Formats: sequence, structure tokens, C-alpha cells
Amino acid sequence: MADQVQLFGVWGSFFGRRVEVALRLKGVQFEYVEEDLYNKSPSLLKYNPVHKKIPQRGPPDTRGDNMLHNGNPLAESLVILEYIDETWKHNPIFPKDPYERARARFWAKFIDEKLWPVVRKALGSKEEKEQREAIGETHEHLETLESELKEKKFFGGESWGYLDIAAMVIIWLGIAQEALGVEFIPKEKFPRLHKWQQRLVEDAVFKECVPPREKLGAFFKARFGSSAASK
Ligand SMILES: N[C@@H](CCC(=O)N[C@@H](CS)C(=O)NCC(=O)O)C(=O)O
Repeated sequence: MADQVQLFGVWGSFFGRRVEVALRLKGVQFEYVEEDLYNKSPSLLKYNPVHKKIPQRGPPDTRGDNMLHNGNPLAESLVILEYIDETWKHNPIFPKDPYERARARFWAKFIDEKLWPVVRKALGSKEEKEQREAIGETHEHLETLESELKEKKFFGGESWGYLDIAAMVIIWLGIAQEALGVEFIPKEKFPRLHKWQQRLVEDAVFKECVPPREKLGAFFKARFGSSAASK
């Protein structure tokens, strides 16, 4: 029987786009279901009763980016990426070497647990001081990632892989910078990350998954335009 795959997501969320990139790279057919986070669908609540996220996180609440594979619900984008790579083994996204795999997981965790929370804070903050500090911390974390990238084309080396997918949020940062006029990721300060994200958005798989810049920019303006980030 052919695999039945459904992806529940929100178009502007890089969590769901991570899963989409991996599915497209593997050539897995899937049905995409756009979720309304303010009015979560019965399927989302049924399949993601723990986090109710897309892909989900945290203990009992409800969140929205998930995948359903032959009736089995999966949550948390990074966990789903591992599942996809183990289930469909062609075009592997993880490095072969166990040490390199561990490092890739380490940095992906760093992105979700260190970088993303301060970016979220910088975007949403209504207070200028708090927002300046959050942008400062964002820059610190980006510097760390810039040195991890070194002179490599991609985090994965010559071709992109798991960590490049996990780091997609950096593309979102560039778009937020354009839309809100805030220096989230100034080019002069992060030349390697700039080149890296340009290579990614030119890649055929990413091109299909990253939302159009104008659409995402307009979303940022509507959602965060009144926060300190845009002043
Ligand atoms: N750690 C989760 C995060 C997923 C997440 O936060 N998704 C957001 C969309 S950007 C969501 O569903 N928010 C709805 C909510 O928090 O209720 C993952 O990697 O999948």
C-alpha cells in the first residue's frame, strides 16, 4: 500500500516548512493541510493532543505543525526530520559519521532552544530596551553559527542537510529585517550566513517551500509592525 502522509502546518511557520523540505527532497507524496492556529482543526487536536502545535512541543497544551504517516501521528519538527530520514533512506539528510550527526543535532537544538526564543522576543517585544537586548543576543547566537559554518558552502558541507533545514529560520530573519527595518542579521556582520541563505533560497527544493518574501514580509508587518521591533 502506498504511504499515506499528511502534513499539518501554517504557511508562515518555518517548523512546518522544515518537514516539507525533507518530504520534497525524498520525493514523498503528501497532502498538506493548512491549519488555523486560532481555530485548530479536529484532526490537529486528535493527532497532536499533547502539544497541539505544528510540529508540536511542550507538555499538554495544543499546537499546530505535525505529520501523520499511515495513521501514526508525529510531532516536533526536528524529531519528524529524523523519522523521515530513517523511514525513506534515499537522499539522506543526516551525515554518515556518528560524530558529525551528533554535532548536527547539537546545533539544531541550539537553534531551537537558544536562537529562536530570543528572536521571538525581539519580534514581539513592545519595550525598546528589552527588544535591543534580544537583538543583541540574537547577534551573539548568529555569530556562533557563523563560526560553525566556517568557509563551508552549507552546514552539511558541499550539499545541504539536516542542520541547513533546521537553520531555515535564518531566512525568515532576513525577510523580517527587510519588512520591519530592523537589523536582525546585518549583511556586513554575517557575510557567511548571508551567502549560505542565498544558496539555500536558490535551491529548487527550498524555492518550493520558503513562502514568497513579499507575503511573509507583509505577514511580519501585520503581526509585529506595532512592536518595538519596527520602531
Ligand atoms: N518545537 C516545535 C514548535 C512548533 C510551533 O511552535 N509551531 C507553532 C506555529 S509557528 C504553533 O503551532 N503554534 C500554535 C500554538 O502555540 O498554539 C516544533 O519544532 O515543531
